[in-house]
Amino acid sequence: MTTPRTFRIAAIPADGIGKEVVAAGRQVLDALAADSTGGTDAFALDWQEFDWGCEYYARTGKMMADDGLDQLKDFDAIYFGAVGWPTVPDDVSLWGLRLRICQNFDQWANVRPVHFLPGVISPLRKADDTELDWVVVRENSEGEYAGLGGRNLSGRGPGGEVAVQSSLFTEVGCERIIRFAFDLARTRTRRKVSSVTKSNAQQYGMVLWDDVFKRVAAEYPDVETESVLVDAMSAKFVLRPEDLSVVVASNLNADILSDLGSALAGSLGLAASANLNPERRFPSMFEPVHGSAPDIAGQGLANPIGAVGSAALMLEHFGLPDQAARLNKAIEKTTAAGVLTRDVGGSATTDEVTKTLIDALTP
Ligand code: GGG
Repeated sequence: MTTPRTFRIAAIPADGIGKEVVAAGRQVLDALAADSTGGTDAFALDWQEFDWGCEYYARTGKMMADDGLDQLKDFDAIYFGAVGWPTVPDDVSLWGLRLRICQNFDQWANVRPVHFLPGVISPLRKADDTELDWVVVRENSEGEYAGLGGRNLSGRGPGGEVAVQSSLFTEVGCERIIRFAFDLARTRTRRKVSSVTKSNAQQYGMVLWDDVFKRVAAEYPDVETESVLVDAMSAKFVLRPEDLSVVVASNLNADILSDLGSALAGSLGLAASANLNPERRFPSMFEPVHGSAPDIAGQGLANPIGAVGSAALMLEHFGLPDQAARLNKAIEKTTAAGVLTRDVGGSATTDEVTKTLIDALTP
């Protein structure tokens, strides 16, 4: 009998449906771990849950503990739900929790696959008879999310205030995410990287990005490339998605494009993501792309598939590709069987989908 590798996971469900989908993801992962004993990729999970988020903010005035990063830094990974609630300004909740973790743990690569699932109807007619599968790589540490700027001159009175919000593009930041995208493209059937900017209008930072893209591309002659403006790429997601494989973009552009991609695949509830610190100096964080969805929170209607797909990305990060593949197969069996939550046209509850996912782990 092989001794299972044990991974310490910090669970941060946070707000709204984040709580429901993290609970669902934990159940599926625990079932997979329990069934993994004996094999060479046997694994066990040691969970610790943190109650940070908007309710914690109501009690303490903070989104996470002051020493929260210190508490998290030795975990093998963070399994995150969603942040945001109407009682807390969105910029306060986002910067106080999710961005605090991403930026301080230098999780500079945010990987967001756009995956079309059997049994889920896409709003794209083309998806019926065309193989579609691409991945958005989001620069996750700088760009439009650098947090540089300020507000001033409120003393001028109503209507007189000014604000400056600067983007930060460093050559190091551009190069590492672009290289990451090329390395990822080399693992895929279609070896292609599409770089997205708005460098006709943003003539400093995004032209630097374009220059770095050309320089790095020269080192990957086996990978096809294209540089596309973000407005044209939005149209391409809808009109020519079969021409995409890896799409790399700045923090804001990739956030918007990946939401578009998930919607085209059928729902934001399906989309998985990994916030990676590729050097492994800090734990990486795995979370569904969707937010806290206050309109359906607490009703058992949330789609757990984005969270379970994120758990599969976590297992890949741990070097357990076969276990990750079992999770992804279970997702496909569940959607193919028509066990779908409301966002994808079904009537199943979160619990029903979770139970079906667990049953589907058994071949
Ligand atoms: N699980 C993802 C999440 O909680 N997102 C909340 C949000 O508002 N994100 C915006 C962003 O990260 O750009």
